Amino acid sequence: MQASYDTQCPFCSVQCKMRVIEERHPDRQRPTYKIEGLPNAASEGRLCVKGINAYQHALSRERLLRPLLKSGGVFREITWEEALGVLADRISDIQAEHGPDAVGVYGGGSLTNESAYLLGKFARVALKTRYVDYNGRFCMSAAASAGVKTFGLDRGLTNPLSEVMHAECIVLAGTNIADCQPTLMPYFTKAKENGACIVVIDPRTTKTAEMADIHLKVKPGTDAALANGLLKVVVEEKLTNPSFIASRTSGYEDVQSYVTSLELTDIAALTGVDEDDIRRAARAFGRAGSGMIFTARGVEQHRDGHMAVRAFLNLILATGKIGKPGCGYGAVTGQGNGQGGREHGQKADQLPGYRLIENPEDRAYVAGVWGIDPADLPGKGVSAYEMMELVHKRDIRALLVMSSNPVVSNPNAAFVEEGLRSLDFLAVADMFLSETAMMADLVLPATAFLENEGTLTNLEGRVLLRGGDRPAPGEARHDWRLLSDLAARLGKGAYFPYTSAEQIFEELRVASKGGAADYYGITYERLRREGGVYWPCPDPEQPGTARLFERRFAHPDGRAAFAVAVNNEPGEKEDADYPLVMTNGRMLPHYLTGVQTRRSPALLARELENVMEIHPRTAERHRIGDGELVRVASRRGSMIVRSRLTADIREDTVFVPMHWGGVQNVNNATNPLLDPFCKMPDFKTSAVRIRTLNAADLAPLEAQEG
Ligand SMILES: Nc1nc2c(c(=O)[nH]1)N[C@H]1C(S)=C(S)[C@@H](COP(=O)(O)OP(=O)(O)OC[C@H]3O[C@@H](n4cnc5c(=O)[nH]c(N)nc54)[C@H](O)[C@@H]3O)O[C@H]1N2
Ligand SMILES: Nc1nc2c(c(=O)[nH]1)N[C@H]1C(S)=C(S)[C@@H](COP(=O)(O)OP(=O)(O)OC[C@H]3O[C@@H](n4cnc5c(=O)[nH]c(N)nc54)[C@H](O)[C@@H]3O)O[C@H]1N2
Ligand code: SF4
Ligand SMILES: [Mo]
Repeated sequence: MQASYDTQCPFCSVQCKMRVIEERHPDRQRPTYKIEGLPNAASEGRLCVKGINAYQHALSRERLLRPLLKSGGVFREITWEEALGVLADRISDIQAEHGPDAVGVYGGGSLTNESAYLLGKFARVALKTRYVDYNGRFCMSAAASAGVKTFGLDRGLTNPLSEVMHAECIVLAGTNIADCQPTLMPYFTKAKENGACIVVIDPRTTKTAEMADIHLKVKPGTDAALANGLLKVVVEEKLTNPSFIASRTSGYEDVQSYVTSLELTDIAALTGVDEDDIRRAARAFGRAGSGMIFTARGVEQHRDGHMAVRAFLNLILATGKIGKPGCGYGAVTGQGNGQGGREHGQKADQLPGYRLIENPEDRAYVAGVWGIDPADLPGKGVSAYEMMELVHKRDIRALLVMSSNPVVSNPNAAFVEEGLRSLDFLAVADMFLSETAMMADLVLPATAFLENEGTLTNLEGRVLLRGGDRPAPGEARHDWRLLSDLAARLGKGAYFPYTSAEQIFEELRVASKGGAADYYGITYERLRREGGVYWPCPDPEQPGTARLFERRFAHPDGRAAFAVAVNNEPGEKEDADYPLVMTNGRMLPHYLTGVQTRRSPALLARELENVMEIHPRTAERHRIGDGELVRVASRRGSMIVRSRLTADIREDTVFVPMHWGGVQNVNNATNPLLDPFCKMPDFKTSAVRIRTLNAADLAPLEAQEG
């Protein structure tokens, strides 16, 4: 017996389409599975190792099947009736005693557009709390806010992926596409075959950097200075585009005088990149007839992530490389719905369609769609990590976490854990008992990609409809349905009457209409027929907008805005006590905090435990061999990882992936210093010291395991 399900990979922002074919055999206990990539415009039918094995976690025996309530420290299964009753009662009690803002909601970029939209509506309409935010703060906030300030609009890629191969020069800054969006690699290799010059900016020689013609092995946390150095050379060698600058931008003079006042030798010393290499890269980009710049978390997860991105955008504007074929900017979006998840209102300051909650017209419009009085909409709340600070202060007393594992993914994890423990009530909707779910009072079983139909918006701004026909296991329930059911228990059922994801999308279309991220012209029927539609798409008769900014930018004056990005030191510098810089990021087989990929045997087998990449000469200085257990400590905390010696990394830097919790969690040590513009934490520069573990260190761990 065979069943086949057309769906999309649950992991990264490419959103590769796939078919999962399930075959039941009369003579075998368990079905077998075959995975096929399905043709689509982004991945062109390709899948990476994570996509191919994604069915494994979705079908894992560890899936949560029924709600779990903790009493006396032990979970027991309860019915949904009971679970919704407990949750509604606790919310009502806590709000009656401490006010509506005592309850917070924390979402994620894996949620479908429908669920993300509903989470925002649920917070504002059912709970009337100002405290809603999501994990995208740690992901897209620096690039998104830089796009808004520079162009007047934030959409991951300003032009379609298909144009990448026609770019003559491509700068990949702090983005490791080979491991993080593997199915996009052919676009870049084709560009290279077509003669493009590829510049990679990364402290490590990643698989992405292996393809580079010029690799700038930057010291973590100094990208703004490096981008300024590139622009300085472009300006001084007259490689700018004066007519573009004059007709389409504002603010160039200040930037020009700032970068010309800088000395390239100072920049080389700060960034650890050779002056000649800076010159070569600047000339390659400046002289190319077309070119694109991509940034990702390597540039963005710093205390100056917003300004570091703007420094790269200055380079695009000064050379006029945007709004035409093979030219543009790409903020390489991370999560499956990292793009749509930031458009429809799960951010503290935002309403659907990129409307703003503090703008009276925007409030009036969305309140009209929701059938409420604008005066009843709360004001803006605070960012994700700041919510954790309020939890710590006990201003927020109860929290509903949906599709995130904050105790592992927030910086300064011990502080966050302490806060979550002090909550009066923690509810977590997840497919698994994640590290955060383990701490909860109530756990609600969610559905997985195979079971959950809905739309997601990929890194290009292309809206896609994901199929989800496989029946959910046990009593797992869609996130949107949980929110609707809970709203009904809170007496707000009239505002949440949905029986399908499509009904929610129909409302989202109207709520986003006229906003910057306008989905009004997109319908499920169209998505089925066309495979995907780019936003903005204000009209069902319009094709959607593939290339942005061809004639004007989205600011009222139609111009893009330059901004001076000063040369910054890293957020935390090495010293005698903490002599190395630790940065962090991803490995190919695992996804984020690893809750899903560690439950996929084929993926777990590829990387079983957390590691620290270290240069052999640095390891020798610290008397550390290959494959040893090492404690990596910052001023905030420490983790235990296995050393991996590699000459691919800078000598002053170590790299630790983010896919493990508990004693292996890199975020025990990271820095919660926030970027003032976007509240992105300074994840990627912590001063650390390292030492091998001794018997005394290991004893308590062994006792724990025993
Ligand atoms: N396999 C896999 N793929 C993923 C994910 C995953 O967890 N696993 N997560 C998805 C998500 S949500 C996201 S946000 C994206 C992230 O995608 P990326 O941002 O590409 O991933 P990272 O590994 O965090 O960082 C990219 C690179 O930045 C480098 N780097 C570190 N510090 C600096 C610095 O100061 N400056 C510069 N220029 N580079 C630096 C690192 O060495 C690393 O190679 O990936 C998505 N895809
Ligand atoms: N040190 C360091 N820390 C980082 C980063 C870094 O580079 N370095 N990167 C940051 C970035 S870019 C990101 S995006 C964050 C991500 O960090 P998290 O938000 O913690 O992301 P996940 O690990 O994907 O957690 C998602 C959880 O939701 C569950 N889940 C998945 N799909 C669904 C669904 O549809 N519904 C429900 N209810 N649950 C679901 C999963 O099982 C999992 O437990 O981490 C950030 N933290
Ligand atoms: S992880 Fe990303 S690149 Fe790999 S199959 Fe999934 S969506 Fe595609
Ligand atoms: Mo992310």
